[in-house]
Amino acid sequence: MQHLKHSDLEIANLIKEEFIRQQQTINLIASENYTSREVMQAQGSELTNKYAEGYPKARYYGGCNIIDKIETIAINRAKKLFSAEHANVQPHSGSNANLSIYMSSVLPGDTIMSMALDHGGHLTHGSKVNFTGKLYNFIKYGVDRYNGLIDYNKIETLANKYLPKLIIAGASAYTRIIDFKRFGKIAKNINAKLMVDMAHISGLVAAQLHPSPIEYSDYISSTTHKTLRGPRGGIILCKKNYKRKIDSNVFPGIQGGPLEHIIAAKAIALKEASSQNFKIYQTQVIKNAKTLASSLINYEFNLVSGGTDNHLILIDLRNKNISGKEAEELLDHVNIVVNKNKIPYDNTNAKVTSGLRLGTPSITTRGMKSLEMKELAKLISQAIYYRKQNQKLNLIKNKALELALSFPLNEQYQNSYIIK
Ligand code: DSN
Repeated sequence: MQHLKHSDLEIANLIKEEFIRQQQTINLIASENYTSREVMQAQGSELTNKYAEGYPKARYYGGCNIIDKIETIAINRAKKLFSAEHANVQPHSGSNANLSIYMSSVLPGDTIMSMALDHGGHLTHGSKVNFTGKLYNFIKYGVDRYNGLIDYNKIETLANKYLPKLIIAGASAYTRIIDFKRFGKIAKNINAKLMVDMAHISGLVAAQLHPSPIEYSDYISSTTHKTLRGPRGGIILCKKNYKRKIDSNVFPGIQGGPLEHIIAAKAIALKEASSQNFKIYQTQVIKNAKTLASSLINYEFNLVSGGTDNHLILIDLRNKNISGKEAEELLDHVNIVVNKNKIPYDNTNAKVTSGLRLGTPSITTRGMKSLEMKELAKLISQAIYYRKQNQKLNLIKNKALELALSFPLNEQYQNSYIIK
């Protein structure tokens, strides 16, 4: 990234430091990615100066003629990429996208069914510490204790018993293909609406490497910055008949002025995601995750569900006698960035956890392939094994640094996965 002259050196230097941190570390956080230069440039453009409350051709401010064209392009690209009848590209985040869907489909106090957070769900799917858990009555489903897979029969039984008005499919730590068709059937049987939060897998869906939920769901939410590799933000896709409700619940329901610089960046990312290069990229994301998973298994790591079908891996650390918190800090120390994560039926709390969540979107954008996945599994295993030996840890840190620097971020802007 080019670093411009700043008068605010305090912040400018911190931005530079963050760039260096990203350059020197191996990022295995499953929900992060590196955007293209074009996506970043749109976010730092003059579009940030404009108020545009409302929607194209129906704004509350003058001077929106160009903004209208940009937002219309973003909407059309989202519709085309995901074969959706309607798209709203204004949600500032996945959380806002989800709230807008709840406000469009249920009333406070109504029953919603979703995946439990410690089984792979998400805060905004009804966690007690989140507004969703306070506003709605959530019934939770989870994964099987022994195979780590979503138990669809149990979901059906729960749905028939509690008759939720809305069922949510989608997760932030689930490693297998989600059967949206089955979810659609369960919802239809009880006259419930189906919402799919595909934030983690939207890039895989765009590349047609994970079945699309579009045919079976009433509403879809996604962030745009995970596997989709766009700017930080959210989108909603829905059937035409929900358009009015969804649009009015995003604005003026929960948001004010849309972030048009981010919407322009979303449009660019959506175009990138429709390319053949993006499909090649996502194919490698999954291949890398599978290679990393099997290599970790070779080092006697236990993986929830035994492996992966997508971009992420959930390690059950209990046989390694280390908590998620300790492992996260240890790996951070050797330039490998991960996040601690609860595993299904975890006895520890969210600040400690018994697991680690790893993902391959970022390292694949940097150009890493099978060889590097095997090396990474070795480094992770060695770091945990030698966690009390500083000299060994220094050697591991140097190897991780060397690996990171041999796949520099600058080149990522020119590599074959990014459209020019
Ligand atoms: N915090 C995101 C993740 O890491 O999965 C979800 O919002």
